[in-house]
Amino acid sequence: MKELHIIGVPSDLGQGRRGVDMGPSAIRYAGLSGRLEGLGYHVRDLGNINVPTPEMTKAADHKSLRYLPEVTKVCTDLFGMVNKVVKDGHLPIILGGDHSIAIGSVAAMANQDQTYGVIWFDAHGDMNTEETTPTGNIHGMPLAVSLGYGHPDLVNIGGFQPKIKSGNVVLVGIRSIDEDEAKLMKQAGVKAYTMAEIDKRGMAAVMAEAIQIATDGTDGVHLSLDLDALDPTFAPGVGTPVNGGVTYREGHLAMEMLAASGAVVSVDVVEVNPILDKQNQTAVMAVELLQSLFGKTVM
Ligand code: EXY
Ligand code: MN
Ligand code: MN
Ligand code: MN
Repeated sequence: MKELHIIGVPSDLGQGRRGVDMGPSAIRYAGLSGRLEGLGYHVRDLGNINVPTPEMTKAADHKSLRYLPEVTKVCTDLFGMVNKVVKDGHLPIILGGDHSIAIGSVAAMANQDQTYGVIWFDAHGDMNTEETTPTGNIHGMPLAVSLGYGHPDLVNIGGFQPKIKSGNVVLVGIRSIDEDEAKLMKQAGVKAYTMAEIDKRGMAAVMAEAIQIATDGTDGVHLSLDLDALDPTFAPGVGTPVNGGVTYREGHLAMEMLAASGAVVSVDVVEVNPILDKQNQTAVMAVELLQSLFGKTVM
């Protein structure tokens, strides 16, 4: 059993709603470490990455890449920290903070001798660029950046690009894609399972394929878990909720299948916003999903 190392990234710089910077605290408050130790793991909480406080004016510099310098700094620091955890043979659990932080964590996983696939659990494609973004929010761009599409400051974090190849990248839970973003997803050749496909075929069939794609010819899987993949009934505390999402049990089945695959080597847990939440319900959902991911079973 690998040691689980927790890294908090209290960043709200990739989007415009205050509160997601408190996501790491909310998830810790929901008892993450104790729940994972209860499964027999040795857990170390490494604390938080320092997130710069930008002058509000700076956001104006890059209307289509808000807070670019600060997001670049956070992701560069996260790259270094995750890289060390993995090189030391541990399993990093990265707590957001908005999804822009995955630029740093995916970069670190790509910086290993092994090759990893990516399962991107999300309502959104996160494949906008500065040319296509409708908001300028970098949390709508991390998957594009990881595939090598986007501003050089972000794409070149870690000193190399692209980080991942589209053949081992799968999105699950998709139900909100921008027009130009869809064009890039098609061009890049990433496989996206929409909620319609999950409705028709069931989560079991979709996840079996997703795991197959992400592990085909790779040494494991980086899971990027955006809590807004869940239906807002089960995860109301997120900054960009989209109705018609993954149910409580579908979410757990997906995690249980990943646990059974033994393929997950690192995980992001992002977009938990306690300000928008109801009695920390979304942070509790995140902790419960991680318990299923790390092998909690009822039998
Ligand atoms: N596609 C929209 C944008 O690019 O601004 C919304 C993105 C939401 C991203 C969240 C983290 O998944
Ligand atoms: Mn160690
Ligand atoms: Mn996302
Ligand atoms: Mn999302």
